[in-house]
Amino acid sequence: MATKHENGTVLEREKQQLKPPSMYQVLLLNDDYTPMEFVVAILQEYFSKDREAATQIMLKVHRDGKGMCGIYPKDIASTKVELVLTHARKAGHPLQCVMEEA
Ligand code: TYC
Repeated sequence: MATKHENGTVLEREKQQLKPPSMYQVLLLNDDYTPMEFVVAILQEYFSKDREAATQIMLKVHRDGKGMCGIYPKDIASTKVELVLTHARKAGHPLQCVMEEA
């Protein structure tokens, strides 16, 4: 938007203020059938966790019912959810992965 000053000069306003993108948590949900080892491998492959961190997150999900894998911009979170679900279904496991605004 432009602002006209008294002396006739027109200043362009610097830029529209940009909001930072909304961030989304990606969560794994517990179930009774997906093998622990499969969940650990998912956390390593799709969320760049080392084996130790992946095991801790998997055990938290197993104990508490859900656990956080990471926080990402919307499109990246959504892609990770789709990749995890596709991988789990191909392997025949009912693992659930969801995203929610952080
Ligand atoms: N509860 C599963 C079992 O005992 C392990 C598991 C952990 C499954 C985390 C899903 O997101 C999950 N085999």
